[in-house]
Amino acid sequence: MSHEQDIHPFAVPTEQRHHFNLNEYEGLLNELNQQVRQKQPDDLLQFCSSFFLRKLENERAQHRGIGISSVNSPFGHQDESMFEEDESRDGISDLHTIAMSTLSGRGRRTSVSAESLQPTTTHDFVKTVVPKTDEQRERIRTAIGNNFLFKNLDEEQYVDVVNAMVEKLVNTGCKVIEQGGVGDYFYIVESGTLDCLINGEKVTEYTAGGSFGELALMYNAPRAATIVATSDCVLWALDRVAFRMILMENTARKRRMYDQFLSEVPIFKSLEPYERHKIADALEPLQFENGQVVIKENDVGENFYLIESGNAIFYKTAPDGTQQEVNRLSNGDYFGELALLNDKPRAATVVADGKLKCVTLGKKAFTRLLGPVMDILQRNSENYHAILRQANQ
Ligand code: 1OR
Ligand code: 1OR
Repeated sequence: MSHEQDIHPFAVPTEQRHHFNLNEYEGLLNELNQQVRQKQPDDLLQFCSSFFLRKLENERAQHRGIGISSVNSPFGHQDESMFEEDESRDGISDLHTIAMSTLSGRGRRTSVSAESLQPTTTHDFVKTVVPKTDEQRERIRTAIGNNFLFKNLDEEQYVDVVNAMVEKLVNTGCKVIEQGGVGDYFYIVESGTLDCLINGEKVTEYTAGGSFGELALMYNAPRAATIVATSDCVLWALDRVAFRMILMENTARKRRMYDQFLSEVPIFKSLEPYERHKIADALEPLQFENGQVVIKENDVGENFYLIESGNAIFYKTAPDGTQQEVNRLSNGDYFGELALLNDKPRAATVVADGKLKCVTLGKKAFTRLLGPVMDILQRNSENYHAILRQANQ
């Protein structure tokens, strides 16, 4: 993917830099000193680094006439009209446009967007290597093995991720992330449970293999939620630079790729944009040629399918053994939910009618991510039974 500007995300153009000013320097150190004493951070270096990064971001934003503190999370309404220019959007996520649409003021979109979602590159930073035992490396392998954000890493990226991770042990009740705070780390859960709260209300929870804390790092935005441990946890934390360098681009690309499609899938209409983004993280594309069997009646069901484009024909075996067409579905429709919902063999055979493009979710992701629409799926599945009863009468 190409980017409009290949610059350090927080760099200030040379001509805009101040001349050296001792008072300013001392003021900065005093402020940092005060914050360190007040917050007493566990990870001193990361805290200091975040402090300076934030100062740098603010300075840049002021040069553009935009206060970073006014950047909200990407959950506002999309309002393209506020942007004056219509420059190339290569490398800029739609999701991010949503984030930027919550900016107050009429900022120049391209400069702001490109910087927020512009990945940190290896040219800009020395890779972090936190020494680890083989046993720790193995535990990281297991913890990230079940997480979709780590699925498409190449060998080097995988090694970089494992090297950069820091083990964090947190006790029950510990606030790992505070809503409104500055983003420093992205977290993966090795063991334990955590609640995610927005304005004090629980919106979701995390268990082993879950991850959180990517939004503030992707969008230079304040933390969108509070994450609190509900049992003692072992977490692996990836600092902001490593996250942006290794994981951000793939994550943003996938969310952008499926954003439009998922927002048009009827059963997902009621979901929050962020819930659809989490589904996008977990989707795997699959393509079938004309006549290819996608699902075979009576097989064990492992996946749920959404049709991205094309048509699927559904057959059931009649008592005389012949295959009878019972249904046809197309773009935006779903299938394969019955076996997963009811823990039963596949109720029909599904065949591609022409080229069929699907995306699938595995059983675990189906249960975890489609929780909010489970009742709709269940209700719809009862319609099949009604149709089946009618057909048998
Ligand atoms: P972060 O860096 O902003 C808090 O720090 C994290 O909570 C956030 O990244 C996400 O990883 C995670 N909305 C926003 N953030 C959420 C949400 C969420 N759920 C988990 N996080 N919503 C709840 C969706 C079930 C949307 C509410 C409108
Ligand atoms: P599954 O996991 O059982 C086959 O795998 C899928 O075909 C099934 O989930 C449904 O998603 C999909 N009866 C049963 N399954 C159907 C039907 C169907 N239509 C689509 N599927 N019909 C009743 C036939 C008497 C047709 C209903 C209009």
